[in-house]
Amino acid sequence: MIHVHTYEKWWIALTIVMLVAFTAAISVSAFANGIQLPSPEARVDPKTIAQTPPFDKPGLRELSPGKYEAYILAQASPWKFYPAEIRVKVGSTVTFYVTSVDVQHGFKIFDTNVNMQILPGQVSKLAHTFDKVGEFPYACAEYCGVGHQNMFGKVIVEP
Ligand SMILES: [Cu+2]
Repeated sequence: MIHVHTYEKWWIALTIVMLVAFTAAISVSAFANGIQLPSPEARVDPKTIAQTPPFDKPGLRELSPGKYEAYILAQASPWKFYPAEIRVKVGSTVTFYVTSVDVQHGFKIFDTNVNMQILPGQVSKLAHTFDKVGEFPYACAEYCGVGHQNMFGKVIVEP
Protein backbone atom coordinates (compact mmCIF):
# COMPACT_ATOMS: atom_id res chain seq x y z
CA MET A 1 0.00 0.00 0.00
CA ILE A 2 1.44 3.37 -1.05
CA HIS A 3 1.39 6.01 1.63
CA VAL A 4 -0.10 9.31 0.42
CA HIS A 5 0.71 12.29 2.56
CA THR A 6 -2.31 14.07 4.10
CA TYR A 7 -1.60 17.39 2.32
CA GLU A 8 -1.21 15.49 -0.94
CA LYS A 9 -4.70 13.99 -0.41
CA TRP A 10 -6.12 17.47 0.15
CA TRP A 11 -4.56 18.73 -3.06
CA ILE A 12 -5.89 15.74 -5.00
CA ALA A 13 -9.37 16.36 -3.56
CA LEU A 14 -9.14 20.10 -4.29
CA THR A 15 -8.11 19.41 -7.91
CA ILE A 16 -11.12 17.15 -8.39
CA VAL A 17 -13.44 19.76 -6.84
CA MET A 18 -12.00 22.44 -9.16
CA LEU A 19 -12.41 20.22 -12.24
CA VAL A 20 -16.06 19.57 -11.34
CA ALA A 21 -16.65 23.29 -10.64
CA PHE A 22 -15.07 24.45 -13.93
CA THR A 23 -16.91 21.80 -15.95
CA ALA A 24 -20.16 22.95 -14.34
CA ALA A 25 -19.34 26.63 -15.06
CA ILE A 26 -18.63 25.85 -18.75
CA SER A 27 -21.80 23.75 -19.04
CA VAL A 28 -23.98 26.46 -17.49
CA SER A 29 -22.52 29.20 -19.73
CA ALA A 30 -22.77 27.06 -22.89
CA PHE A 31 -26.19 25.47 -22.37
CA ALA A 32 -28.08 27.73 -19.97
CA ASN A 33 -26.70 31.13 -21.05
CA GLY A 34 -26.08 30.13 -24.69
CA ILE A 35 -22.59 31.62 -24.83
CA GLN A 36 -20.72 30.43 -27.92
CA LEU A 37 -17.55 31.05 -29.84
CA PRO A 38 -18.01 33.64 -32.60
CA SER A 39 -19.39 31.97 -35.72
CA PRO A 40 -18.77 33.03 -39.32
CA GLU A 41 -21.16 35.52 -40.89
CA ALA A 42 -20.97 33.58 -44.17
CA ARG A 43 -19.04 30.79 -45.88
CA VAL A 44 -17.37 31.76 -49.14
CA ASP A 45 -14.91 30.35 -51.66
CA PRO A 46 -11.58 32.19 -51.17
CA LYS A 47 -10.57 31.42 -54.80
CA THR A 48 -13.53 33.26 -56.32
CA ILE A 49 -14.47 35.75 -53.59
CA ALA A 50 -12.54 38.64 -55.22
CA GLN A 51 -14.82 38.26 -58.31
CA THR A 52 -18.02 37.70 -56.32
CA PRO A 53 -20.31 40.60 -55.31
CA PRO A 54 -20.12 42.49 -53.03
CA PHE A 55 -16.41 41.69 -52.56
CA ASP A 56 -15.64 42.26 -56.27
CA LYS A 57 -15.90 46.00 -55.45
CA PRO A 58 -14.45 46.24 -51.95
CA GLY A 59 -15.13 49.44 -50.05
CA LEU A 60 -17.80 51.44 -48.32
CA ARG A 61 -21.55 51.31 -49.02
CA GLU A 62 -23.90 53.82 -47.47
CA LEU A 63 -27.11 52.19 -46.25
CA SER A 64 -28.66 55.36 -44.81
CA PRO A 65 -27.17 58.61 -43.47
CA GLY A 66 -24.51 57.62 -40.93
CA LYS A 67 -24.93 53.87 -41.53
CA TYR A 68 -22.36 52.08 -43.64
CA GLU A 69 -21.18 48.64 -44.64
CA ALA A 70 -17.49 48.15 -45.44
CA TYR A 71 -16.44 45.15 -47.53
CA ILE A 72 -12.77 44.45 -47.10
CA LEU A 73 -10.47 41.87 -48.67
CA ALA A 74 -7.26 40.77 -46.99
CA GLN A 75 -4.57 39.34 -49.21
CA ALA A 76 -1.00 38.05 -49.05
CA SER A 77 1.55 38.36 -51.88
CA PRO A 78 1.26 41.29 -52.35
CA TRP A 79 0.24 41.88 -48.77
CA LYS A 80 -2.63 44.36 -48.76
CA PHE A 81 -6.07 45.28 -47.56
CA TYR A 82 -8.60 46.35 -50.21
CA PRO A 83 -9.47 49.14 -49.64
CA ALA A 84 -6.61 50.70 -47.67
CA GLU A 85 -8.62 53.82 -46.79
CA ILE A 86 -12.15 54.36 -45.51
CA ARG A 87 -13.64 57.81 -44.96
CA VAL A 88 -16.73 58.50 -42.84
CA LYS A 89 -18.29 61.39 -40.93
CA VAL A 90 -18.02 61.40 -37.16
CA GLY A 91 -20.85 59.47 -35.46
CA SER A 92 -21.12 56.95 -38.32
CA THR A 93 -21.66 53.28 -37.66
CA VAL A 94 -19.71 50.99 -39.95
CA THR A 95 -20.35 47.28 -40.16
CA PHE A 96 -17.17 45.61 -41.37
CA TYR A 97 -17.34 42.46 -43.48
CA VAL A 98 -13.84 41.11 -43.92
CA THR A 99 -12.56 38.00 -45.65
CA SER A 100 -9.30 36.60 -46.98
CA VAL A 101 -8.44 35.44 -50.49
CA ASP A 102 -5.61 33.20 -49.29
CA VAL A 103 -4.23 32.63 -45.80
CA GLN A 104 -5.26 33.56 -42.28
CA HIS A 105 -5.05 37.27 -41.50
CA GLY A 106 -6.24 39.60 -38.78
CA PHE A 107 -8.15 42.87 -38.89
CA LYS A 108 -7.50 45.20 -36.00
CA ILE A 109 -8.54 48.86 -35.89
CA PHE A 110 -6.44 50.71 -33.36
CA ASP A 111 -8.17 52.56 -30.48
CA THR A 112 -11.37 50.55 -31.06
CA ASN A 113 -12.64 47.14 -30.00
CA VAL A 114 -12.50 45.90 -33.60
CA ASN A 115 -10.08 42.98 -33.73
CA MET A 116 -11.12 39.97 -35.81
CA GLN A 117 -9.51 36.83 -37.09
CA ILE A 118 -9.85 36.67 -40.88
CA LEU A 119 -9.99 33.14 -42.21
CA PRO A 120 -10.05 32.10 -45.87
CA GLY A 121 -13.50 30.69 -46.63
CA GLN A 122 -15.47 32.74 -44.17
CA VAL A 123 -16.61 36.32 -43.62
CA SER A 124 -16.00 38.03 -40.29
CA LYS A 125 -18.45 40.77 -39.30
CA LEU A 126 -18.32 43.45 -36.65
CA ALA A 127 -19.89 46.91 -36.30
CA HIS A 128 -18.31 49.97 -34.76
CA THR A 129 -19.50 53.55 -34.21
CA PHE A 130 -16.81 56.17 -34.75
CA ASP A 131 -17.52 58.85 -32.14
CA LYS A 132 -14.22 60.68 -32.40
CA VAL A 133 -12.70 62.65 -35.24
CA GLY A 134 -9.30 61.39 -36.34
CA GLU A 135 -7.44 58.63 -38.09
CA PHE A 136 -7.86 55.06 -36.94
CA PRO A 137 -5.25 52.86 -38.56
CA TYR A 138 -6.04 49.21 -39.19
CA ALA A 139 -3.53 46.44 -39.56
CA CYS A 140 -3.18 42.70 -39.89
CA ALA A 141 -2.90 41.20 -36.42
CA GLU A 142 -2.00 37.63 -37.40
CA TYR A 143 1.43 36.90 -38.80
CA CYS A 144 0.72 35.93 -42.40
CA GLY A 145 4.06 35.87 -44.22
CA VAL A 146 7.07 38.01 -45.13
CA GLY A 147 4.94 41.01 -46.14
CA HIS A 148 2.78 40.95 -43.02
CA GLN A 149 3.98 44.41 -41.91
CA ASN A 150 2.69 45.91 -45.20
CA MET A 151 -0.90 45.05 -44.37
CA PHE A 152 -2.37 48.27 -43.06
CA GLY A 153 -4.87 50.97 -43.87
CA LYS A 154 -6.87 53.62 -42.06
CA VAL A 155 -10.34 54.79 -41.23
CA ILE A 156 -10.50 58.58 -41.52
CA VAL A 157 -13.25 60.04 -39.38
CA GLU A 158 -14.12 63.55 -40.54
CA PRO A 159 -15.92 66.27 -38.59
CU1 LIG B 1 -2.07 39.45 -42.95
